Amino acid sequence: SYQPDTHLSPENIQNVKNAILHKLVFALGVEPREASKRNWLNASLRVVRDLSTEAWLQTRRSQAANTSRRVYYLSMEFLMGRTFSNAMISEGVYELIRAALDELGQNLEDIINEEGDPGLGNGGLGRLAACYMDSLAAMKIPAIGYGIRYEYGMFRQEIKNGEQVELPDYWLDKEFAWPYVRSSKRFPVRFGGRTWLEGKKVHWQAEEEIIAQAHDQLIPGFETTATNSLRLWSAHAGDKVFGLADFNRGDYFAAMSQQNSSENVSRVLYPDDSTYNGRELRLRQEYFLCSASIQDIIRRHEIESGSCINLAEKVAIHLNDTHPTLAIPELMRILIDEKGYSWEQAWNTTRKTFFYTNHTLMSEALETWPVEMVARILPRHLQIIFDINSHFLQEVREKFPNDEELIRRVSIIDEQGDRRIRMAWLAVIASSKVNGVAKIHSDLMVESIFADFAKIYPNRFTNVTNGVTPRRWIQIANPGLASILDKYIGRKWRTDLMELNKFNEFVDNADVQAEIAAVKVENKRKLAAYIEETQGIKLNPEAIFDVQIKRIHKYKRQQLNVLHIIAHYNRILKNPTANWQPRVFIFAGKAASAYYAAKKVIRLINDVAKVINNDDRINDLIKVIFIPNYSVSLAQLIIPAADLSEQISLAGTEASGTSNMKFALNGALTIGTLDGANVEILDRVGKENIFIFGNTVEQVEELRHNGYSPYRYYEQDAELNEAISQILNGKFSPEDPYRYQDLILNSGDYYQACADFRSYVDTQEKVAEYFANRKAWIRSAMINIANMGYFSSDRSVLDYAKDIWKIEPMSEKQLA
Ligand code: 26Q
Repeated sequence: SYQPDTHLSPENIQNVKNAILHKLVFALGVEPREASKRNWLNASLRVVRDLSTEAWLQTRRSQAANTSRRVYYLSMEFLMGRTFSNAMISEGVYELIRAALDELGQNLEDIINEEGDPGLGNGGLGRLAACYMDSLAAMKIPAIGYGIRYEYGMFRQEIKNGEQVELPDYWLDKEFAWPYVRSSKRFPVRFGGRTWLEGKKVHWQAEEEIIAQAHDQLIPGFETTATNSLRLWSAHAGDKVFGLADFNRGDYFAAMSQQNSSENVSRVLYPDDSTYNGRELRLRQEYFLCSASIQDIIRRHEIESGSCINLAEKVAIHLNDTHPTLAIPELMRILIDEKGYSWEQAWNTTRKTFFYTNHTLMSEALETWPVEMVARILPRHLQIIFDINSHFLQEVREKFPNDEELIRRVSIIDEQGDRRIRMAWLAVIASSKVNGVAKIHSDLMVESIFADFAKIYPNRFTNVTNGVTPRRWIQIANPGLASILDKYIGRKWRTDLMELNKFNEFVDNADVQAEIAAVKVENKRKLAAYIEETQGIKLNPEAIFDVQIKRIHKYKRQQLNVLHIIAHYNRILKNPTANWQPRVFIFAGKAASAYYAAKKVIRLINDVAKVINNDDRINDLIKVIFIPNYSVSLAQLIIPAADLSEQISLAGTEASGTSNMKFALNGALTIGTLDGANVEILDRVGKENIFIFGNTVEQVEELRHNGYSPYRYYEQDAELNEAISQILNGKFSPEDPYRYQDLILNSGDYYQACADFRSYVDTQEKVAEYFANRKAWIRSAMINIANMGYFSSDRSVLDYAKDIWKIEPMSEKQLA
């Protein structure tokens, strides 16, 4: 037995050493002298997991006894990042493990970097789910996350000849000692077949059945007993798919290959972010998650409450976007077909149980499924969706008589062309609350896509601004900053980020300014070392580190960033002896594998990098870096090293953004549009401490309304003209001069990069001037840090608990 970090006594360290050695030998079967770094990692992870497991069992006992309501967070994506550091800080044993490993001849940092980084998500939405899991536990809110344990996560990205190449990410090849496989938690999930009526009861004879197997990860709350779980499902063939007919014919191999196809359901994450991809396997994945999770939720509720009747009082089910919306008809189906509820009873329960978060307004990202496909794969669910729709339309007809246009617009079934189910409509109709993820996004949501529904259900729509966890995004990612904060404002910020306000007192203190500046440079050196090691490019740590890291998408406008880089390059060439501020432009991010234009932008960045980085005339004043295979762990390295955070989406397109919060929290200044959470960051840091540029949502709409054309800007702005001409004329792709013919102008510039170019470039010039005044810059960085408390995901989940789910956090006393 051992005590947390505060007790770094020799006995304590010795006990931890013994525990690690015991795991190494008896859990892994490895002798210390032959142990690899990965073995040391897994042995240490097991030791920390034991601590979390005790707390977990304790939490389960007290929740079963005390819980008023639990939230179930359903998400097709959880981008958890590495577990080891997080687990150690939660259990308060970071320094103890460091000391023990040290005595065992192992360096903690090396061991931490041995861990894989499961890419079970695309980007913002998946990482948000992970921050929320961390915060729910820290805030003692009873919660279980449900997702899919994809065998292959987000593809691994390599850059070959400047182009993105996708490689499979078989993350399970590296043993991962954190999860528990729960062999007893297995649920059948059925597909296809037919339905018929017997009296009043509907029967569904499915054609195929597969098994969902639970894998649990403990989610330790920071310095509390409260420990939640994340349950991920993997798909397996049950004996029922062993096609009896095949066996009888003795066709063993045909039967086995069918087994293989059942397991396809959890094979791979769809790598599309923000563009909807309506493939049948994706629909099966979504149903697989929903069916297994709803069965498990009902099973647990029946154990804890004896029956199903008070389900809505005890259960809140949260839908992370529409991806898990089939949970709605699945709950209806089980209540009606299996528990014998009437339609009204089932609907009342369902309506009180569900909550839905919208993450995008862009129409190409809204999920719709062909009625024909759902009929084939989920015939019973299709009937239930039709029934929900007809009850709903009845209600609308009563409220708004004689408005068939309205009926057509709000119907769950889009009748234009092939009939399609609008999943967002279903989610809105069946949920108690629907929220957007930043103020501006939630406002636009009720003015645009859900305007009709806001009229029908005025109280249903609300906002919860996203947040990020300060444990991972300050304490783990930026230990230098964490210790400065500890020194000046105490250590409470970890679970009450509004404490950062106290740092405002120090923004004019020259000593503290110097400490903050020193930590920033140290973080920049660390990133520079990584880049030198992986790409052989040396960076100047005194340069402005100007960073845009996120999925590559036209609406995020990486092209606009590139246009500025080229314009800046041209300026230096025209006036090489002026007093230029050295800059490093850093990019990272993946493009969906079928997204042609986004992949081309990656190539453009790399082509531009090649020309500029090798141009001796600019004397290292500019470097352009593309860091391949962006991930949570790379974000943890890059963000603390940034001076400037690029948040340059077209106003009205980025629902919130969350890296914008991470950057500002780590003392980067933002250059950004009035979009997503940038607007709220501006409110808090003040306009002197952020660089806002570009058109507003209203101006964007007006331009669209008047028939936007990029040519006007191209013709009138000499610098823009030069930059675009150079791209189009092959300056950056001399071996293939037409490579970028179809980019920018010829594609119509839907996201209005040309319209914002002038204001962006002028604002970038202000950035450079301001950076030259290093004291003022650091002071602004400190004001950013001090005023970012609001953007803690602890605040977000407490908002959800109070205003949406109606759940009281547990007390330490209840947990004891
Ligand atoms: C849908 C259907 C089929 C295949 C894939 C998808 C799919 C997958 C992922 C659609 C969208 C996503 C991801 C969306 C996403 O990450 N949205 C981001 O969510 C963040 C958290 O709220 C916001 O901060 C970002 O602004 C938003 O872009």
